Amino acid sequence: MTTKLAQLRAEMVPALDSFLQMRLKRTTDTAVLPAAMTYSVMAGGKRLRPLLMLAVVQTFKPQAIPQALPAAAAIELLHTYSLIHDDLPAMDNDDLRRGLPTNHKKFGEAQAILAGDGLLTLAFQWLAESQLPAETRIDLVQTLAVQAGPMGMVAGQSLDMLNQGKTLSLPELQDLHRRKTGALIKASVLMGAKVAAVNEQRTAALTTFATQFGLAFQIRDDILDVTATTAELGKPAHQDQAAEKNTYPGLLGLEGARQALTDALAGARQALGQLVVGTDTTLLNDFIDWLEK
Ligand code: GRG
Repeated sequence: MTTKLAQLRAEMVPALDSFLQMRLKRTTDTAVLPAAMTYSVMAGGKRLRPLLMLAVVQTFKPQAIPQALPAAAAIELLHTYSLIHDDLPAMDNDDLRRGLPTNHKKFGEAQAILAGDGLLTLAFQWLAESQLPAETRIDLVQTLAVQAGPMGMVAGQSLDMLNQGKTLSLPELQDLHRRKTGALIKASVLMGAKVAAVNEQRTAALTTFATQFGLAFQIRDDILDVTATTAELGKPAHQDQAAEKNTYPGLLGLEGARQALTDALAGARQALGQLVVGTDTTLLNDFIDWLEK
């Protein structure tokens, strides 16, 4: 059976990819930077965050999808910057990402840092230049900055680096992950809600959905690091333990982590159930089904 998520993917991933490819070409006239930026963006990510944003728009205001596309692409730029910087020798020091050599392995450390800087900045340029109403554009810039910045993702990464080799409590680990991985997922859902002018009550339910889904996503990533192979992941497996990272399986054991994943997914589903009458939540529920597999 074709799910609504499969339909969205089939329509939107090619549209996102051509938008990214075309617009990145026109980004800068310097020698290496456009190639380094394009290399990681076009390396074949799942496009989960832009798809989540577009799924919220599709659920509440499908006619706004064309205007939402550049904003969704901006989220992918920001996500890719975070991956490039996360892989750097000073951070996780990884050689493989999205099944290819990491950006610094291909272009050298200096150009990789700059490619990340370029993508981060360009994300906000694309938001500011999109065809959405001015007030919505300001809302999107603010939402993405808050969630990705020093209270959100950057703070999460900072905590992650500082706490390698130390054992965190479960609440500390949840806070770290809520910021490092959850914040950008939350930004994606909230940005979709802003484009679709979703009311406060429904935005509250969507926020809970995003928080629980983000948590589930990270727990699943931690579990896969233990159970999957490098070929399946497109990045080295069993890295977390080697880097003495704080993870769910490390803290709760594999079975405990699986239970925490089940609980987070149930929380996400329950939140969608609160979206009161008149909303077809099938598409958003498909995201939960995908993580359940
Ligand atoms: C460098 C400021 C800064 C932040 C880095 C994203 C991040 C923060 C670190 C990545 C560490 C990591 C592997 C976290 C697990 C969850 C995660 C973000 C996985 C990668 O996202 P996917 O699976 O990747 O959506 P693709 O390649 O499909 O886009």
